[in-house]
Amino acid sequence: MGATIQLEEIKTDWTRQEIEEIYDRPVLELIFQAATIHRQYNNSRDVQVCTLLSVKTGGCPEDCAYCPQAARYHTDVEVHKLLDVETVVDAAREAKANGSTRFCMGAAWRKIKDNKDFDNVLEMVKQVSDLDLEVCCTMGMLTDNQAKRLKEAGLHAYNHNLDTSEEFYGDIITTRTYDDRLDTLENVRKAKINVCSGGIIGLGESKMDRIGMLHTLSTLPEHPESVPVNALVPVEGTPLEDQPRVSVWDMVRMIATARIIMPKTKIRLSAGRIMMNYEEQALCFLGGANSIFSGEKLLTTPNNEVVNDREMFRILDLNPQEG
Ligand code: SAM
Ligand code: DTB
Ligand code: SF4
Repeated sequence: MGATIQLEEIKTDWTRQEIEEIYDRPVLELIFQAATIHRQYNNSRDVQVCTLLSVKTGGCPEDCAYCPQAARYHTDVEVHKLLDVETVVDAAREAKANGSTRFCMGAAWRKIKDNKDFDNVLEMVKQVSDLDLEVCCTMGMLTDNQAKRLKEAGLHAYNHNLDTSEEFYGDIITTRTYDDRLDTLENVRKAKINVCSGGIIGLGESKMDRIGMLHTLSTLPEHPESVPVNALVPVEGTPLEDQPRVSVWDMVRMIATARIIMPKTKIRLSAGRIMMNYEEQALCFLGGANSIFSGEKLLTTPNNEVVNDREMFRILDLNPQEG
């Protein structure tokens, strides 16, 4: 009889202590364990390539201390009202031609409102999903009815980040609460839309804040299907403009810990990749990251060159993952 690997059940009752113990392991042991678990649950050579498009840029009423799109900070971001449907669908077609299997549309809104803009967003979702792309939106808070309408239009996933721990949240954002965030995630889940929720490191948080965020994510009734791990991209004009660069080792620890506690989730090496060379990114893939954002821009900040990403995939023998 051939040996079968016994997969452990997906666990949603992690304690903070258990997560801290994992996060604190000697870094090479941590990477090795995450790499092992990754191989039990996923094809470790598959990396999903996603494209982001800011469909409505800047002028946001919220005060997220990291964000170049908050109206109250003076940044170089060019404010733009909602793009028209055709422009967005053309961009999605191009993203697909360049190898992306997921297209994420971002809007600098506090919440979705039931107006003409939302009707247009529903049409964008419908037409982009007709291209056979996974469609994701990140547009702030939403109600259960809005989630239902997005689902009917073909939305695959909704991104809504917790960003950090509940305890540190108020130091970063004062215009909404952690519970508001969790309510939206629940509305997304109820509508049977996949949940994408992660956070940012490098905001000035402590190690326990990072663990607290991973704890909240991994003890939701169901793990998010997708967890983006962002390193702060400090933007001039925001309160966090002078934050020091996040250590790659911290990024790897976050990714590897997320991989171990949420083994089936897509862990996305997201913002901050522009500051990393191939070797550093390779450590993140080894530690279980299995998705990147591709394209010259994230939402408003620069991202890695597409030709470099292609070269990196070739060198590391990674396969852009089919839809
Ligand atoms: N307004 C919506 C919201 O806040 O949910 C959607 C767009 S918002 C720009 C999406 C996410 O981008 C934020 O939750 C945050 O995690 C991330 N983000 C924004 N600015 C960033 C920065 N400077 N560095 C890293 N991540 C950033
Ligand atoms: C996420 O967690 N990271 C992506 C996506 N979700 C929207 C983008 C982060 C945006 C970084 C700052 C910018 O480009 O404006
Ligand atoms: Fe607005 Fe989202 Fe930026 Fe916060 S992160 S200021 S909600 S666009």
